[in-house]
Amino acid sequence: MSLVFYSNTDAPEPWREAIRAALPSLPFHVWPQTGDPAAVRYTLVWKPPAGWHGRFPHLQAILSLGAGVDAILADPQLPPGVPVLRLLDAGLSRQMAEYAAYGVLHFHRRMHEYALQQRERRWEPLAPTATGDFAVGVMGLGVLGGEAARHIAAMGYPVLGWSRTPKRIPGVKCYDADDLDRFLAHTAVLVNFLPLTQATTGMLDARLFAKLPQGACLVNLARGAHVVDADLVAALDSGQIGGALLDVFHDEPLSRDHPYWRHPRVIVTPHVAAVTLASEAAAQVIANLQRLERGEPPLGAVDRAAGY
Ligand code: NDP
Ligand code: OXD
Repeated sequence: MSLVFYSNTDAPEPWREAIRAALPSLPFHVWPQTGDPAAVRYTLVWKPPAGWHGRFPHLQAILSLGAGVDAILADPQLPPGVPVLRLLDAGLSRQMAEYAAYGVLHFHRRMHEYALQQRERRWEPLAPTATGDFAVGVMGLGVLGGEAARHIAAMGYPVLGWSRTPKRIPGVKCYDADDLDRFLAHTAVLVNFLPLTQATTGMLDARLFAKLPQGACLVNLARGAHVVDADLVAALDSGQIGGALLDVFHDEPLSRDHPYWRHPRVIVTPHVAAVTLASEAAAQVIANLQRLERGEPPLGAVDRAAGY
């Protein structure tokens, strides 16, 4: 039995070393090497092409190199019944919370507006908002969103949270799924931590933006396809959205002619809000491989029907 690693963005070597040290009898192949496809029991992957998993007839588990599994589940030929395991934190929570906190501070301290002033050499102090009056709305209160909400609340911001099922998080006012409008109405900066599913695709659209207070800002560090790009550009142009910090996009890398690059109210980062580090995540992957080898249920199995 063996494992095949597939990623265009993660270096295989630290994974090979860590897995070899813990499971010396498990051959580790890096795509396009696979050894005997019939011997492959596990894959460790980031964004494998559609149909790719079909070549391994005896696959027992698909291990994701990321927390989000939308790219894996989008494959219409994904072998049925094979568990898909995602990363649970594994070093990502802290990075995501830092990135979200950066976005909150940026917009709260009106850096997006001072950046515009600087272009025009304009010296114009703007009215400050007390930290306690600048509400941060966190969409998605799972492993990563929940930790970011706690982190931002500890910075003194009022934090509102929204999730599919009700949550209780100290310091966070949690709204249920059917209370989206009330959640949005009080949000000065919206931070998106939702997984990309059928239910959440395209939900950051003109209708949703119109429910935010005028000039509210957006931090999107979840997935690009949550956003209807044309609606966001229109909302930025009209002033309904004051600024956007965007880490994720429909197509990555973002095409050179995309309007986001040159929009004066948009900051683009290249999908780096949280980067999977083998030094922090390999222990979790190894623990799951060991569980599988012992016939125990693995951790982080996603609900393929729900999409996360
Ligand atoms: P989780 O699955 O732990 O949490 C998802 C949260 O979203 C849960 O609170 C869930 O609700 C909620 N949710 C899901 N569907 C809906 C819905 N239809 N309506 C309302 N709430 C919903 O995911 P993680 O926190 O681990 O990860 C979140 C996402 O972050 C990933 O899917 C990935 O896309 C993104 N990500 C981005 C990175 C980057 O570098 N930019 C790095 C890592 C992850 P409930 O609790 O009720 O199930
Ligand atoms: C992830 C990501 O899902 O990097 O982990 O986006």
